[in-house]
Amino acid sequence: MTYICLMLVEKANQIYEEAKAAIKSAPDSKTLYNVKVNFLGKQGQLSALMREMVQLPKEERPEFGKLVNEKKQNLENHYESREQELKKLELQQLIENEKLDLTLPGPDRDLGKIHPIAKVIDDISSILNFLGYSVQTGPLIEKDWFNFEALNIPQDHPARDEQDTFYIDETHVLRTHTSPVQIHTMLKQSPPFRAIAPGPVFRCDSDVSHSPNFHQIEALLIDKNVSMADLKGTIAFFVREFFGPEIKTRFRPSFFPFTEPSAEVDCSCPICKGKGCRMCKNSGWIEIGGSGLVNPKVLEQANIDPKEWQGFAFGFGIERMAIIKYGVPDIRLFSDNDIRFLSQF
Ligand code: 2NM
Repeated sequence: MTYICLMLVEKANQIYEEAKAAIKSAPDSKTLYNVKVNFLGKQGQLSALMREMVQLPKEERPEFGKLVNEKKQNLENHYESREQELKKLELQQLIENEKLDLTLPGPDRDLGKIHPIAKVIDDISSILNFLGYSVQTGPLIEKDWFNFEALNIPQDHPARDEQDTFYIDETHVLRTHTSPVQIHTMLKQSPPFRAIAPGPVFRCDSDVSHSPNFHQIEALLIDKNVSMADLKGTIAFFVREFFGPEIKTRFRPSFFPFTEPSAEVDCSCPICKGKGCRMCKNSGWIEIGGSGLVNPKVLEQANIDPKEWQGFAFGFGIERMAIIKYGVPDIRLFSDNDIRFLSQF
């Protein structure tokens, strides 16, 4: 064997051992592929060695070519088995890393809550639904006939004053109470019936206890032989249901254009149970709304014959009910939308 042939065989062995070690220790398929390119590729070390064969005498070339091809085949076998090994390993790792634990709790969510005003409307509505009252709604912008005239509030009545009423134009206002809904109801339904009208109302007025928009709920019952006793029994039942069984009701004579007779409604203070506190200004009693027997003039305006039918009506301010029930110090808290306040209800 020529010296140059011995040198090339020595080099072939060296490359072979180096490649075998690199294949064996490749930590992942990407590194393994690079090893393959480096040793077995067209530009790789074994191909370069093959090209060096031109230096050999012709008779030594077949033997040397055979030797290099055998080593190449051998390395390819090593490569394939290492490739299988790594693929298996990498799949296992992938499965391990992407494993989902379906028993883990889901991400925390901030749950919304019912606004205290909506809650009080819901609570009052469900008590009165139980007594047979259906919920009615109406437009927030009313013809002034529905807001005033039909309710026996004459042109020169102080409630009509520009200071209290938001005028849209000459004949339309933002409703100042929910009573116009009751006029719509009387014109739509035929007696006997019971209806409640909850919703927003608007007055040009703003301080600690007054907001330019607030909420009311009114109840109206039209039937035969309706008396103040029916009104009082209904309100007393309602107050016990809403504030608690120990809370008492009392009536004080009053005046409203749309009812005759009229009465202001007080209840014993739910905060101090009648002993006297800041909420009830030490009187033990607290005003919650107005009431009365529907004025025959109002029934006539709504095409109901007052000789055949009578009715009673009462109304509460929702914010006021919430303030009394929950001891809220400032009406503006209901519309500030501070989550620390709202989440307490
Ligand atoms: C109140 C107090 C007293 C009332 C009267 C009517 C109607 F339309 F029937 F005449 N609806 N609501 C009424 C009566 C409302 O709220 C303080």
